[in-house]
This record gives sequence, structure tokens and C-alpha cells, in this order.
Amino acid sequence: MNGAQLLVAALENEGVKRIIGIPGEENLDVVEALRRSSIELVLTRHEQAAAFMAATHGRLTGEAGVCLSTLGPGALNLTTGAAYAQLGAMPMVMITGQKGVLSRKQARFQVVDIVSTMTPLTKMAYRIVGTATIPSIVREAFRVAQQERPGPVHLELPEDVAAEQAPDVPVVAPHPTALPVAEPAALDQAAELIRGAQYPLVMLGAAASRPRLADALSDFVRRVQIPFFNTQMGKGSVAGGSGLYMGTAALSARDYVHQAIDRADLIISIGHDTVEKPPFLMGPGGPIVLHVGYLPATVEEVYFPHAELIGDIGPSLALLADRLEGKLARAGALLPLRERILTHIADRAQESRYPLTPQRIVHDVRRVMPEDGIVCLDNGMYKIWFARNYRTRVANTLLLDNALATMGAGLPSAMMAAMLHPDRRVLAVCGDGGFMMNSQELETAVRLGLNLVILILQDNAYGMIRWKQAADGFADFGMSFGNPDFVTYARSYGMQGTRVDGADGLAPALEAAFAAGGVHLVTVPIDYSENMRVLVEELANIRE
Ligand SMILES: Cc1ncc(C[n+]2csc(CCOP(=O)(O)OP(=O)(O)O)c2C)c(N)n1
Ligand SMILES: [Mg+2]
Repeated sequence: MNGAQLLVAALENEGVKRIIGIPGEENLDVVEALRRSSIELVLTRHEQAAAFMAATHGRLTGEAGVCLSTLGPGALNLTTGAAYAQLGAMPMVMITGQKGVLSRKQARFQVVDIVSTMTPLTKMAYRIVGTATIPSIVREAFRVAQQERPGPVHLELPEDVAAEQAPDVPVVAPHPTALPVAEPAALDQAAELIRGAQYPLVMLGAAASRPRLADALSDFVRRVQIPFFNTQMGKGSVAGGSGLYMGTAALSARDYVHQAIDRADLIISIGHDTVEKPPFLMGPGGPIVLHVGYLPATVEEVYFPHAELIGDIGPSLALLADRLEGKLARAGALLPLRERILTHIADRAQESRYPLTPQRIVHDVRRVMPEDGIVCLDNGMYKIWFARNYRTRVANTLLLDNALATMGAGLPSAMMAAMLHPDRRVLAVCGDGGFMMNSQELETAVRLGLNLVILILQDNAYGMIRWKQAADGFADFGMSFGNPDFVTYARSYGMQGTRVDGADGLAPALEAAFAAGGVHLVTVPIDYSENMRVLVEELANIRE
């Protein structure tokens, strides 16, 4: 057995089913070992997409996704994906090749110090320098990637180490580890704080979306009956129909949901991660904030909790609910605001304008997506509209990135969602800017035989920046571009393409695309004049 075979055996031992990426000649021993293994090699057309896909595997399953690249240029193409997983707390293992370390027959050709490059972008970046350590290093890589706070790990395997005969070292068996639960004194203190609140409110942050947490959070909210709102990445973490949802904080202040936030005297902030654009701004004289997390809070200028409940969130919340259930006379004190907030948000959702408004697009997408359908957003102006207006009822059914907030991840993340859930409807929603950053992956999606619909919102511009430019009083300059004919473009990949050409055409086009199966692109023109009308003018006029 050589180093590459030992590496692949160690990956099989971790339960890895597929590795996504683009090999180079320095990976050929690994490729050969994969050919003889149970692990599928999934080729992409750009390493960045492979990293986004691997990170999304980690995000949706809690088990690290694995991506592979060559040295130098290939490895550098993984860096945006590394940052995406690092900020987004998504478990991922990246494996890159390197020239030999024992001799340098090609001098410094293509050699970049990738371990140093990856160090600030990962939880751990490590060069494997001998075969004997491969089993323990791989086990450690997966532990580090998957344990709270999850994130990316980088392993570099030089080609001569990959080819070297390995001693007979057994792989290290993984075992489940239970996290510590918050201790009784801390639970008592938190319960006392909550019992004393006149206007309590729960906030669900990014860590609330960890796959294993869905049931525990829904139970907690149902048992204590305190209304809740979420951050963008906490969306969907409580199962639908609770009657306690107050909205999503897509802006940091002065949105309708802030009418409730501003009145609260206690915010129970569950799983908030300050990588997200702030859901509200703490300042002098605001509500008391109780941080509930796997790890202590990160203190920021705009987030400095007054009390903390630290430990495995699910079981800790169950113990907290034991102390509170049926004892909170003021639990629903903010609920009377709910209807007004949600009505404002739903305003004009059915307007028949063409090009379509963002509200109408969100409304029609919701109609076509079943409760367990997964919508994956790229980054653009529409993200704010989906975060505010799209109602979720099942955990992790609106995947968006409010951490690195990179363009280009929408299509790859949807591809991974479709691979993991072939029986569910999956829709990628992309701007015409973000889509073109990784549109080459349409070939990958078609080749893999995925069932996936891609919706392109066409404004022929970097609309979000154009909106900011206008909102800040700058002249309209430098944000517009031309586009390919998206329908022809789709067909050139051997897939279907549809252009929506009327206000009532979107829902039927999406429905037909899902019914047809395979990969299908739908493009729709979007009217972004609503950005200014609602997100600037209307919200500036909010009065209590
Ligand atoms: C990789 C990357 N480059 C630049 C940005 C800055 N940025 C954020 S949104 C945006 C415009 C997005 O345009 P598009 O995808 O067409 O969506 P739209 O806002 O027009 O709906 C830009 C340039 C970013 N977030 N990520
Ligand atoms: Mg655009």
C-alpha cells in the first residue's frame, strides 16, 4: 500500500462517499487509489465550484464534504470556497497535491506555499510529510472540521509521499462524542432572567441551522411559547406552523421585524454567529441579551451579550424548557405585533407587473416549491427579498450565504443539495452577475444527471451595488453589462431553457421545468425599482 492508498482508506473509514474536484498530475496516485475504492470522483469545471459543493455537503449533513485539487493554481482556486466554509461554519476537508518534498526535480515550477495560504482561511492546514501519520492526520482533520464550530481543514499530500510505500498502520476508528450540556446553575440563572422578562423574544442565528438541531429548537419554541425571529442563516430552523414567527432580520435596523426587536426587553439569542450581517444593533440602553451557544459569544461593537448559556444547544434548551414551560405569563407579550409585521412583508406579493417585482418572484417560487423543497441563493439584491419574504417551514430549505456573501456559490450549492436529495425539488436562484461566475458547472450538473432548476433574475446589472450606489446618492455609473441569450446558452449545454415573458408566466414555467426533470434553466426579467420604494423610502417612514 502506498501513501495515496492509505489516504483513500482513511477517507473510506470516515464514511466519505464522493470527492469533488479537478486532479492534476501530482494527484495521480490518489486518483488511481480512488479508482480502486468505493469513493466516487466527481469532476467539476472549476475548483471553486468543487469547494462550494463540498462545503454545502458539510452544511447539509454535518459530515465534512471533501474536495480535491492539484498544487498551485488549482489549490488557489479553492481559497474562496475555504473562506466560504470558514465564515459559514461548514465542515469540509480540502486535499491538494504538491511537488515532491524529498527531491525537487522540477525546481519551483508551479510551487506556491499553499499551507501558508490556507492557514488564515481554515481551522487547520497541514502538509503530510510521511505515510505513517496519514491515518491519524486524516482522523484529526475530520474531527477538527466537524466539531463546533465547524469549518474547513486543508491537507497537502506531496506526490512523493503519495507514491511512497506505507508501513502497515491501521486507520483510526471514529466514534461519536457527546458535547457537555449547560450546567444546572447556569440554567437556573438563564431561567430566572427569562421569567423576569416583560417582553421576551427568541432570535435564531446561524448555528441554529445545524442539521442535528431542528427538532430540539422546534420543541423549545413550542414548549415556552415565546415568539421568535431569525437571522438570515437561522431561517427555517423551527418547523412551520408554530404561530410564533415574527420575521427575519435581513437588515440590521428599521425593518418591520425591528418593531418587535426594539420593544423586547430580553432577547434569547440562540446560536448567533457574528459572521452574519448584524440582525440588530446592540447599543446603550437596549434589551438584555442572553446568548445560547455551543461556544461562548464573540464580543463585537454591536453584540455584547449580558449573560450566556453554553453547551450542547439541543439538550441544554430541553433543560431550560423544563424550568420554564407553563410558567411564563408574559411569553407572548410581543405576539400582538405579529400580524401587522407579516402583513407588511406580504404587501404587493401578487402584483401583475412585468418585468416582475422581487415580491412577486418570491411569492411564485414559494407556490411552486413544496415544504421540503430547497431554494439555494447566490448573492445579489434578491437575497434580501428572499430572506425577508420567503417563509420556510422545514429546516435548511433556504440556503443562503450571509457570511462570506460571495457571488458564484448559488449553482454549486444547489447541485450538492440535488445530489444529497434527489427526491426533493431543488431550485438555484441567481442574479445574472453571480450565475455567470460559475455557469460552466451547468455541464457538471447535466453530466451528473441531476434534477435541478436554475432561476436567473435578469436586470443586466450588478443590481445590488447599483441599488447601494443610488441609495447613497451616487450617480448611476459602471454597474451594467450585457448578457448571453440564456435560453440559447442553456440549450448549448444540452438542457432546457425557458424565458418568462409575462407577469403570470413564472410559476407555470417553474412548474413545467420541475415536471420535466433534469437540469432546466428559467430566466425572468426583474424590476428592481421596488428596492428603493420599499427598502429605502417605505422603511425610512416606519413609525411605531
Ligand atoms: C465574488 C464577489 N464579487 C463581488 C461581490 C460584491 N457584490 C455583491 S452583490 C453584487 C451584485 C450581484 O449582481 P447579480 O448577481 O446580477 O445580482 P443582482 O443584485 O443584480 O440581483 C456584487 C458585485 C460579491 N459579494 N462577491
Ligand atoms: Mg443582476
